[in-house]
Amino acid sequence: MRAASAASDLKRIAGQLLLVGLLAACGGGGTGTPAPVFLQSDPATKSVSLMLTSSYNSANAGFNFNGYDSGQMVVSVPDGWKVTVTCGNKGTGNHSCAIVKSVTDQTVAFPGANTPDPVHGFPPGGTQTFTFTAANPGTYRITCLVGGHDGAGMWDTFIVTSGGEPQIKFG
Ligand SMILES: [Cu+2]
Repeated sequence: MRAASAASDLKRIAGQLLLVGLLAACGGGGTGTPAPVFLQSDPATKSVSLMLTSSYNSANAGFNFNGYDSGQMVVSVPDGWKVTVTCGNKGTGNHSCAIVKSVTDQTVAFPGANTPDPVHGFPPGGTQTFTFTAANPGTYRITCLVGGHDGAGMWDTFIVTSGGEPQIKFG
């Protein structure tokens, strides 16, 4: 009976190892991990809540929002909808969030569409919020106005659509 017992022990241990392996795979941020929700919308009040976290991860040396840089994240909001942005900072230096018209703009595209003092930004660990109303359908830029950051790729795309539903896309 000893041989049979050893075999069954082996089987049990193998099963446990497999389970540990699966748990490790799930915890490692693999494809099984659900994507975080960066955009939530409420059609009843025509309002959108957008989370923008600076230096979300190490992508592009931390010069990213939500892990995306150089226009790879595209947020679309219909004309007239209210947008509340929660701008976080998980980096090692100051960052800010603003919506501007084009690459060289230091002024915001919509009244109130920036964190306070966006050129100096705010320190790591902080969170700042702002609210604005999307207007003038067209393509805009989510950017960090701290010197040199936009140029390093710390920007994404913001589109005001003339209708439809809010959307967020990556690629
Ligand atoms: Cu920055």
